[in-house]
Amino acid sequence: MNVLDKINFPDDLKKLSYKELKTLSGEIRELIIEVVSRNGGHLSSNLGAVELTIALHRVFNAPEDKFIWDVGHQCYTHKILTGRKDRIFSIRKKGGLIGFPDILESEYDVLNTGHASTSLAFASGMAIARDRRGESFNVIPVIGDGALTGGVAFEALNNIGHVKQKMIIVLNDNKMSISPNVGGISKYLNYLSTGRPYIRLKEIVQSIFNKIPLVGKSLVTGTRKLLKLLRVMTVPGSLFNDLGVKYIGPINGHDLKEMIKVFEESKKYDFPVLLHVVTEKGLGYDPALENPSSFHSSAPFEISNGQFKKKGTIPSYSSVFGKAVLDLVEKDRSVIALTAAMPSGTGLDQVQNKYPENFFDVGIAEQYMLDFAGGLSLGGVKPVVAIYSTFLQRAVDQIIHDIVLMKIPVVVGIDRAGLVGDDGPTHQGIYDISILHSLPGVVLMAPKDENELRQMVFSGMEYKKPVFIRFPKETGRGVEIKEEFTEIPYGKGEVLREGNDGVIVAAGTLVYNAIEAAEKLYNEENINLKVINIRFIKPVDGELILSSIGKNKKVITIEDGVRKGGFSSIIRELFISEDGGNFDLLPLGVPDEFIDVASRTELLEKYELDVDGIYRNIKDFLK
Ligand SMILES: Cc1ncc(C[n+]2csc(CCOP(=O)(O)OP(=O)(O)O)c2C)c(N)n1
Repeated sequence: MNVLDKINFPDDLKKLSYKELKTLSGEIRELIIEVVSRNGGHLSSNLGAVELTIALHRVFNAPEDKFIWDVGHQCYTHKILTGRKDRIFSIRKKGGLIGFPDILESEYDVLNTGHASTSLAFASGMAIARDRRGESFNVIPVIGDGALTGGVAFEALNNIGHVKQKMIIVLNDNKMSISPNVGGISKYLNYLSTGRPYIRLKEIVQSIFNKIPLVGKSLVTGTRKLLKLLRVMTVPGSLFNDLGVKYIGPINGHDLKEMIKVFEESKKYDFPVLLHVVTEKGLGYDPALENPSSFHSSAPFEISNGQFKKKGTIPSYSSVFGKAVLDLVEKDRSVIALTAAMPSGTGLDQVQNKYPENFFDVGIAEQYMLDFAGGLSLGGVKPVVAIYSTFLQRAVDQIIHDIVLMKIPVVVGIDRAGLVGDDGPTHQGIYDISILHSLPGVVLMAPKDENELRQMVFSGMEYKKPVFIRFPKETGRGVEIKEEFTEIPYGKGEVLREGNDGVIVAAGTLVYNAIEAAEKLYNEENINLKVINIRFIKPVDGELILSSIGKNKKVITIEDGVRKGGFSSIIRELFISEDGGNFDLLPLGVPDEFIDVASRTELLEKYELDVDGIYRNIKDFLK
């Protein structure tokens, strides 16, 4: 019988010997590899955190003690150990477990996460609340070295060290964000994790004792013991110590014995401590160990050779975006590409590899990135930012107050805009239209295909305004991508199909679903609809739309985002202000609810944005 067979809840761990715990780590690794090879998921981070999670659950008592997993993508072992082992193969699938902690899924999940760097802030609030209510549970945020680069983590540390509430911060340092971690914090952690500060301390203490005549030498032996104690008690990690958070480390994050000992000890402190645990991302599966970035958020793969299963030749929108920026850099070295810890996800690694001096990865620092871009632009160079729609939410005030208000020219590629498969509610890109379109002077575009995306990146630079281009997480349609850049006429939509029974105004890649649905309506129902690819969500081509409305004034809007405050609202307002509201509108888009886990195809189907859904809705609407 496997050890894992006996384990369903954290209490089951408490009876195991170290040997059994070690065996259990291996079995959990195998299970995670199997699950992710089938479903896709965050392989490398999970493999690196197996022993750490086992040790935490062995020492602490969840759910009374609160583990707060930062980002939350490393939670698979936690889910396996907290009553969800039998459902682990459903992870990231429709109706299955979410790939991140979820308070509705389990009492062991304290906080929904998905976006980085929030754990310390929540932990500080919970610790204060605990103390005010006279309770005594442990609050244990687990934060990665990547997530520690996010500003809100430091905002939290600033207050945690000041207020000094009891809290056990576990810093899971694997030297990696999705790609290798960057910046000063990362260098500092590297320095700490080598044990250099401790060695330096040892040298200093020994040299002092050696200078004491006669007794000095004999003190050296006693000193060894003292130094061992010092290692746990003192100076290294002065940045954290100076902030008021006691640093302990480095601790080997794959040595269960060492971790269990230190975790036990950490319970004794009645002030905030930070345990610096060093782990290896991808440990236990060679392809992930060798290439932790590719297996960070992995597609399904073949276990025997680590080959990803889905392979096609059509490039993704991200890679078309990255290539367009690369070509712009090639033409004009004042173009600077920026990402917040997502060089490969955004396709900007193409610039990073060829023109590293034209590229900045700023860490998980979306707010900083937008202001940095503003500064670059004011300084006279041409920033192009790539950011996922969901993470753009972090930088809304920077966009409004720091960029748009001053009309600073910055081009922002909003990747993963629209419904996003597999990751669930935290990673949807459905709010950017409603956030951005209310801002005066903003340019917001959505390409219908990959060639249009390329031309929009170029055009965006030419407009010399705050420009946002939203595109989905998808491979392209396989259309010809024109090497030569052509400027898209500013603010102009295009008619892709003529018809006079009503008009579909669609934004983004769903334009093609609109055309297909219109063809089907024509062939099967004899309904003849005009289809407009709006291209500019803002400024919207009101002239084209108003002149297309026809005599029965039926308008259908299609958008890959929330309807509330979204593209349909823009069109509704246009008609109210220009035409006295004399029209019928069918707004197709995402309703007012959070999104469950499912693939993008399933989500488009659920929200009736696939061809059949659009067809059915329009047929009913025009009846
Ligand atoms: C605000 C925000 N920006 C970007 C991301 C994308 N992201 C997910 S995990 C990750 C790296 C996290 O690194 P680390 O905290 O060290 O955890 P590891 O995966 O190395 O265990 C990034 C950048 C995110 N989740 N949230």
